[in-house]
Amino acid sequence: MKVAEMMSSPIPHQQTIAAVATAVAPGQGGIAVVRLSGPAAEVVGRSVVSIPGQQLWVSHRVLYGHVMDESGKERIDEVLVLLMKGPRSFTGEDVVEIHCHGGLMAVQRVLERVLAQPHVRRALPGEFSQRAVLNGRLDLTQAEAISELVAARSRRAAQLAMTGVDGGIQRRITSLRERLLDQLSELEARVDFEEDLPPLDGAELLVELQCVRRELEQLVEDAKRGDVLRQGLQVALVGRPNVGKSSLLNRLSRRERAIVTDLPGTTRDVLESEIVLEGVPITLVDTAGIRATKDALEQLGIDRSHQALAAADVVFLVFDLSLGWTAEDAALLAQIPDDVPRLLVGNKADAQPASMAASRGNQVDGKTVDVILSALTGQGEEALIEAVLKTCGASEAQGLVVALNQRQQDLAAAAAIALARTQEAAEQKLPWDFWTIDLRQAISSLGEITGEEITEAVLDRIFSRFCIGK
Ligand SMILES: Nc1nc2c(ncn2[C@@H]2O[C@H](COP(=O)(O)OP(=O)(O)OP(=O)(O)O)[C@@H](O)[C@H]2O)c(=O)[nH]1
Ligand SMILES: [Mg+2]
Repeated sequence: MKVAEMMSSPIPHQQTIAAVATAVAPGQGGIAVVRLSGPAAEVVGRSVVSIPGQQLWVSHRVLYGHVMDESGKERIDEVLVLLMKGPRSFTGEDVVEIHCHGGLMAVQRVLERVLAQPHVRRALPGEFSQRAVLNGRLDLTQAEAISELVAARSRRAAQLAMTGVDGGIQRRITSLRERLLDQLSELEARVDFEEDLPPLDGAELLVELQCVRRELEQLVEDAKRGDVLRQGLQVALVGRPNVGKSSLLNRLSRRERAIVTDLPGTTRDVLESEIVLEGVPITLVDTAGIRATKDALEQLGIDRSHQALAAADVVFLVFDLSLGWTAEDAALLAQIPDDVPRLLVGNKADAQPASMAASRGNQVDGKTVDVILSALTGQGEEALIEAVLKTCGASEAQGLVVALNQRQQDLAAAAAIALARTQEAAEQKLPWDFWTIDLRQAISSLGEITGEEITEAVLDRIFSRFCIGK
C-alpha cells in the first residue's frame, strides 16, 4: 500500500501518544520537553497543567503554569505549555509540548501524570516521526535524515544530514524515478498497442535507462564514502609493550587519557577516546601491549587487544624506531586480518639521530613504514592524520553533498541491478515485456526509498530504529 493510501484510509491513529522528547539524564539539562500528539493532546494538556490568570489555550501560543499532582494540591513542576493544533504541527496532529525543568525527576513525574490520563499511551520509538510521514508533514528520507542529524558525531556528518532534511535525497531519487516512469509508460503503450504506434526506438530507451543506472551507481558510491562521516571509524592502536601506544592516544586526544609509564605492560585493559579528525568521528582504542606473558592478568588484557584488533576499521601497528622493526613486530603484523586496513607507525622518531631518520626515508630495517612520528614531540602527527583519512577514504568524502543511508543504498543498488538487466534483455533481443518487469522493479525500489511505494510493515521497521520521543 502506498503512503498516500494509508493516509486516506480511516484515521489510522486515534490514540494519543506521549514521551519525553529531550535527552534524559540526572542532573543534566535546563529544560526537558514532554511531547503529546493525537486527538486527546489538548484535553490532556488542559487537565494536567493549571494555568493562572487570563491566559487562553490558543494554538501556537506559549502559556505559563504548573503541572499539578492527581489531588490538585501539590505542584509537580513549573512549566511552559505550547499547543500546536494540527495540521500545523510536527506530526500533523494536535501536539502539546510541556516544557519542564531538566534532569530526571520533574520530567518523569510530569510524563507519568500525562500517561495516567485517559486515551494516552507511551509513544513507541520513532512514532512521532512516523505519524509526521503518514500525515504528509515529512517525507520518509527527511524523517531518516532528522534521525541522522540527531545522531551526528561531527560537524561534517551534521551538514550531510541537513541535505536530507532539506529534501535533497527526495528530490534526487524522485527525479530519477520519474525518468524511469516516463520510459515505462512508453514501453507499456507498445505492449498494449504495438500496431497503432510508430515503432519504438529501443536503443534510445536503453541509453536513458543506463544513464539513470549510472547516476544510481554514483549515488551508492558517494554514499559509501559518506558512511565514514556518519558512522565514524574505530581505530585500534596495537603493538608490543612500551612502544608508545598510550602516548599516541593521549597526543591525538589532546589530554592525558591513558596512563603512560616507562614500564612495559602499563595498559591492562582496552581504553577508548573519542576524537574528530577533519570531520570524521574516530574512536581511538588503546590496547595492552602484546607479548608472551605468564601474568594471568596481563594475558586477559592481551586477549582483549586481539578482540579490539579484529573489530577495528583501521589498525595502527605501532613500533619503536629506537629498537627497529623486530621479529615480534612482524609476527603482530601477520595477525592483522588481511581485509583490515593498517598503518605501520614508527614511533619515538625523536630518539633517533636526525640524520639517520632522514636518510632512510620511510624504510626501517628494509620494511616500508607508513608514518614516522614522535608521540613525545608531535613530529609526524599531521602525516599520520592524513594517512588515516586516506586509508579509510575520508579524504574523498569532503566534497560530498548527498549521502544515502544504508537502507537507501541497498535499494538504489537493487534498482541499478534491475536496470542492468534491461541491457541484457536488449542484447538478447527479448520482447518488451521483459524490459517492463525489470523497469517496474527499479521504479518500485526507488519508490521504497522515497516512501511512495512502501508497506506499513517496512515503515514500522524503519521507525523502530529511531529513539523514543522522536
Ligand atoms: N622518546 C620518546 N619516548 C616515548 C615516545 N612515545 C612514548 N615514549 C615513552 O615510552 C614509554 C612507554 O610509553 P607508553 O605510551 O606507555 O607505551 P605503550 O605502548 O602504551 O606501553 P604498554 O601500555 O605497556 O603496552 C614511556 O616512558 C613514554 O614516555 C616518543 O615518541 N619518544
Ligand atoms: Mg599503554
